[in-house]
Amino acid sequence: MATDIKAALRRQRIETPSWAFGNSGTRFKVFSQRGVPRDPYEKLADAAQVHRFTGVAPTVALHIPWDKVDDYADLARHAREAGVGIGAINSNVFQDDDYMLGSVTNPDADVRRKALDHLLECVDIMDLTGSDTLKLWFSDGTNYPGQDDIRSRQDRLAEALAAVYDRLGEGQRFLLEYKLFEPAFYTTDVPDWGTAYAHCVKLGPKAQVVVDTGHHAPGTNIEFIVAFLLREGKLGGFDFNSRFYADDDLMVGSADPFQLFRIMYEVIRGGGYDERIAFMLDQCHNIEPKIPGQIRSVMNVQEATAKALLVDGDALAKAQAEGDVLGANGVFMDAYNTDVRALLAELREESGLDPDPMGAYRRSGYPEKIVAERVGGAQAGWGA
Ligand code: AOS
Ligand code: ZN
Ligand code: ZN
Repeated sequence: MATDIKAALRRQRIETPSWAFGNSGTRFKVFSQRGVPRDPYEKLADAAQVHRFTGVAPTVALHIPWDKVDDYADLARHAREAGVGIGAINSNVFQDDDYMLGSVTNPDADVRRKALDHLLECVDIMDLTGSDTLKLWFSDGTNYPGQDDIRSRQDRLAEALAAVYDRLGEGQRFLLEYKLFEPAFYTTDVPDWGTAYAHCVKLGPKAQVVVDTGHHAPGTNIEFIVAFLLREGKLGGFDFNSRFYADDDLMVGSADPFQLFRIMYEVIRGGGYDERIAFMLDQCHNIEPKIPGQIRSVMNVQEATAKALLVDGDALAKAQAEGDVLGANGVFMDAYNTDVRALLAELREESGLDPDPMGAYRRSGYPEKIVAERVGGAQAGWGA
């Protein structure tokens, strides 16, 4: 039993986001931390530390244009040398003045063209870096009733998505992200999983939905969405983070580790664990140090996964079939209440890693090295 669980945990891959390593904050203040990366190369070097100490974070998501470089093949080479690969390419059609009224859903055709050109450029970057996944998040929406035609905006969105879909090469896919609100406060053009799902179904197998755990109304049952999308073959991955209020982007598993466990259980139950489900982190470390913040997050995902793997499937199925409500719930809770930290420490030791990734990083000399070597670290690009 423990051997199976360890084997499954050894296969897990968690992707870190380049923007987690840069300075970040809220619209009130971006705090500067010492030693943060000054360019995409240094972000990849930091991400490589997360992989070095956890052994399960071998890819890094890029964000264009925050990670814009002249030579993407060279950036990918640098990543490989540092011990990591390039993961999803995140597009950005939200930071230019042109996008005030939307990007691909903007009423102005010139703005729509500009946004689409950026998305297509991101696919070019996938070709150059070897990335197989494009992540699409649109801040598009409206603030006031009547501001624009809700239905026409869906038509414009569908047109842009079809153009991107047609450009995807062999083995490439895009993940469409939804978000209830913010920055638009009245309508959002991709507000929920149903909207994302409907667009993806129309397009075909290379279009899937990505679930950002911070993008729902309070109280939403995210594991239900996971179970449903997996059953339909439309779950492409996760942007993991924690929320207390809105899109807080706090460390995954910090606000509600039980929810993370329930999500991971549905992933495993739905057969998604060994499919191409991308376990990505989408977080900002505004007040905590960034590399340890990422290491802790990776460990939190591992702990939730280990607990979900511990659910006794036979006992659960029996209790469910017998209508034994408390028995079934008990099987579930037994797994959740198991302390898996020793198991994970053992697993790391068996893989030649330090059993304590947080301590190992602290003792590695890397934190002091980056503070000494890097002056004037850059903002992640993410202010809010
Ligand atoms: C925005 O709220 C979304 O979560 C995005 O996935 C992401 O945070 C942003 O695009 C940074 O890449
Ligand atoms: Zn996200
Ligand atoms: Zn978000």
